[in-house]
Amino acid sequence: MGTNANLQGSNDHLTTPTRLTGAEIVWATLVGEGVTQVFGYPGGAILPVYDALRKFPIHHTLVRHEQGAAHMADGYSRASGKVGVAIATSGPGATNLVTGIATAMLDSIPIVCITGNVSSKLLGTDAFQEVDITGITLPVTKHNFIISRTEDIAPAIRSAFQIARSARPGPVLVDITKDAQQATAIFDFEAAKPRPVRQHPMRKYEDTGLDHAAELIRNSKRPVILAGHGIIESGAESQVRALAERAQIPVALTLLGLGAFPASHPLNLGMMGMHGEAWVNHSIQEADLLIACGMRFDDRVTGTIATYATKAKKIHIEVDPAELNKNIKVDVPLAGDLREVLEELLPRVSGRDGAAWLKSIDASKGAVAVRDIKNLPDSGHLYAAHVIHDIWRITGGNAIVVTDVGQHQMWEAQYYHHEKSRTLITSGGLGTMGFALPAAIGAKFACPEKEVWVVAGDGGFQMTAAELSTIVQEGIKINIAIINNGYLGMVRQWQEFFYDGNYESTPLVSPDFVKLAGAHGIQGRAVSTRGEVEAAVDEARSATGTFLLNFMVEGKESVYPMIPAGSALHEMIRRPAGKDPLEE
Ligand SMILES: Cc1cc2nc3c(=O)[nH]c(=O)nc-3n(C[C@H](O)[C@H](O)[C@H](O)COP(=O)(O)OP(=O)(O)OC[C@H]3O[C@@H](n4cnc5c(N)ncnc54)[C@H](O)[C@@H]3O)c2cc1C
Ligand SMILES: Cc1ncc(C[n+]2csc(CCOP(=O)(O)OP(=O)(O)O)c2C)c(N)n1
Ligand SMILES: [Mg+2]
Repeated sequence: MGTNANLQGSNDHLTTPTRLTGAEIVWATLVGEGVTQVFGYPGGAILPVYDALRKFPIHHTLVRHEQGAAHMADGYSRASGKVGVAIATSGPGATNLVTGIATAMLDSIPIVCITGNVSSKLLGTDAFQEVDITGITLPVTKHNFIISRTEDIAPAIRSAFQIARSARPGPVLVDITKDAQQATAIFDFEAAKPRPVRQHPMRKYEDTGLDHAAELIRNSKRPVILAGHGIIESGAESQVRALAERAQIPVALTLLGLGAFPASHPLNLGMMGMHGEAWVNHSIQEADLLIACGMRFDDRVTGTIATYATKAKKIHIEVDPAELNKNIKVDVPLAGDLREVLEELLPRVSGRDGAAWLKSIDASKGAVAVRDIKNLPDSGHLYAAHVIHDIWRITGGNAIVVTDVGQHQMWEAQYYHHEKSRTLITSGGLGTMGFALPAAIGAKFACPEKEVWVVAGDGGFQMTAAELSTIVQEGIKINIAIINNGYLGMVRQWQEFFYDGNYESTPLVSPDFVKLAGAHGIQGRAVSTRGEVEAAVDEARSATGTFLLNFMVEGKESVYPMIPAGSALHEMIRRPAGKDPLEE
């Protein structure tokens, strides 16, 4: 089996058509697409591909569960902007990828997953480890392929990369039968190039739309920019900043937009939505113009639609025409790449005096500027907010922080102030517990020179903790902060607020995480008072290997403010007086 080609050093096969096995074509195509790193787990139906790996200059990271491979590919992509790649075998290997694929789909992350399947003659016979993975992943991929002919492998993988990264990015799966991996075909990288992406017919905005948008901006008294994840995907950070600065418009960010506009910028209001600061949501409710840039009006952002920003005209700039007028009806829909649209809009926008509006927002911040917690006295308790604020302060805000899902995720969003794009990596749309540890491994491979922190809850960390072994096998360094509150905290909070404090199935017994780390050969330390936080964070950062900190925080703390699901954006649950650690 296999050809004699050793394709480690030379790239001749990318320029000269060469006969290769299907398995070799998989790697050769990945090399041609610029891939140097993949995450995966072998098995019978993908074994020819694994057998051929040694011939190619690609590093393969062996994961402990295929969900981890998909999250690593996802974290790699979010940190670098490149396409991440995950590989799995048929049957359970492929189905284990599904949560990771759906996570990437909901947040529009470009990953390519390659799975093996049973030989083409056995397809549809319930053969050993056969599943219809293209059927299963149809709703959670941007596109998928089943390939049973060797000559189709290169065109499918090249198309997969193009689809994954074009327009609105997303995950693509390529399922390849075992016989297609084993047979040979002429590999012609150039000929396998996909046709250029056809523009969606709606992706043509008229000059009138741009003129109308400029006019609305000129005439507005209380405008707000809604800054979303699309800014990062488009690379439109400087254009958004130029718009904000030129017209003196304050900027509210979605969770996935954090970092796209610097936290320290005077026009930055902070995060909007369910756990956004009160003044941010009030500004949106009071606004007379919203300029939505690469965000999709998720229900966590709007609250009840009927009462959402009723006084505001709305401009929506969005690459996916299906998002325009989907959740929120807008006055000026501009379909297209955000950077391109803003480059055309900016020359039409002139300076405006925004002082009165900015002053009134500033006044509404009042005394509860929760970001000023650093000077508050130590009350003897350890609060997650303090821990995260201290990690922000000590890392100078320069780390890549990869969060899991729950209360700690929201505290991270509130207390770690992100200055740059791609420094917060978090599962927003699917809200996938277990995301943080594997996604952080992917981020570290993407940015080996960067400091990477995991911020995970005691619940979510246990979902993918097996990837600690991957860290050790790969010899990489990340810092892990477990925010250990003894609860599935975010669910406990909902039970406190909406289910009469019936804490059914949310108290959580965990292993001793420091010992768990130790069993893997990873150093760690438990921290239970605020006084110890700084030294512990320093110890973790200066350790040569991965270091785990188990922060034993208050169990019954809640994330404030909170807009109950289905309420209006201004109907927030505020921190009850006297219960506020920040007011003690
Ligand atoms: C526990 C929990 C609590 C949460 N609470 C909040 C909260 O309080 N506030 C909050 O904001 N979120 C919150 N979220 C996250 C929320 O669910 C959504 O994931 C998030 O609001 C989506 O942000 P987005 O619209 O910016 O990003 P996405 O969902 O990624 O949407 C990005 C949009 O940009 C478009 N786009 C992509 N590329 C381009 C381009 N080149 N040009 C133009 N457009 C482009 C895409 O088509 C897409 O429509 C929470 C999540 C969890 C798990
Ligand atoms: C895979 C998965 N299962 C269930 C949930 C529902 N859920 C959301 S937050 C949460 C609790 C998370 O607990 P923990 O990881 O300890 O974080 P905390 O909220 O305590 O910070 C749960 C169960 C989810 N988001 N993902
Ligand atoms: Mg918890």
